[in-house]
Amino acid sequence: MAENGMAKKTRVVIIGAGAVGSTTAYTLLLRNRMDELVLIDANHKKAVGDALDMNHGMPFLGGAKVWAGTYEDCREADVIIITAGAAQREGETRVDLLKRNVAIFDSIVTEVLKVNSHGILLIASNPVDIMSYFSWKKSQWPVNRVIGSGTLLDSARFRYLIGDKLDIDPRSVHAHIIGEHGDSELPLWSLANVAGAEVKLNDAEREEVFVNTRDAAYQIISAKGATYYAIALALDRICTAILRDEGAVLNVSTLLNDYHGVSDVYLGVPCVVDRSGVREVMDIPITAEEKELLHRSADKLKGLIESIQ
Ligand code: 6V0
Repeated sequence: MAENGMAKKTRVVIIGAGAVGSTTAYTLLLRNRMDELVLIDANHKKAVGDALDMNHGMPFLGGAKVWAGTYEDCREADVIIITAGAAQREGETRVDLLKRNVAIFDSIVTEVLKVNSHGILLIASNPVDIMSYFSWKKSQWPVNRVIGSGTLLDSARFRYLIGDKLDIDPRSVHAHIIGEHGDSELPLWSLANVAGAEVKLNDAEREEVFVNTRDAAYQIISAKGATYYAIALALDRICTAILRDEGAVLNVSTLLNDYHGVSDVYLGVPCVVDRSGVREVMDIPITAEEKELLHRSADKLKGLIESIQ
């Protein structure tokens, strides 16, 4: 309840109104997820334009109030989604890009912390596992309240591609990608199923499905420069699990603590997500081979974290 006795309005703030941020805003609006939606961008004009454009759709939608705001608007935010980031410059290494994005996050998280100590940070900017780890360290918030989008998008791609091969609705395919959101991610074929039955694909088909999952972003970026529709739906899914206190199991990025022997790194794994954020990391059975790949993914990210420290 707010002080005036009215139910408190739910507010989502999106920092970074680029392709991912604005598509996420539009997705949240279409699905009527919150009362207030604020867009913040270093390019304030872009955020103003997006807010105007979305408000003009309200006669068709009703619902949320949208505006282009400032960090002060984070004060009342329940969920703060960060999709801001720098794009890679010609000749720039991934580590250089990483350093620039860490600098951007340093200033964003500092601004958020000045006004908000209760919300949930939902990170999408890449490399998402490292940005999430950095945001958690910087904020010193409880780990459950700093969440990365992790391998939720990758798992959706995986489920879609398996479903496509089997001619089964992807919502009926249960399958997980875990680890880094990136090149070292791994498929959990040992747990993949349709109605409890093993996925009937041979080794070559499995390899094809996984490679197309892992490399999906490269394919889309080479075709149209950026990916934003499916990640917007994934962010909407996480945001909704939080705002509606769902207890949904989603492959988000969280800090691992002796997870199959992996600690002190953010990686995508199945987590229970509710109003508290990541309520619990699911203890899932994985094979020795999958465990080995998970360790490799963790080692890669730890190396990158060391390179920027
Ligand atoms: P974009 O369209 O270039 O948008 C980035 C936005 O960030 C721009 O509008 C910038 O003005 C803004 N920005 C930059 N610096 C700041 C700052 N300091 N404060 C506020 N705003 C700032 O990029 P796009 O939207 O395509 O991608 C955003 C990020 O999402 C990138 O890091 C992508 O790699 C990442 N993605 C993550 C995915 C995932 O699964 N987690 C999926 C797709 C993209």
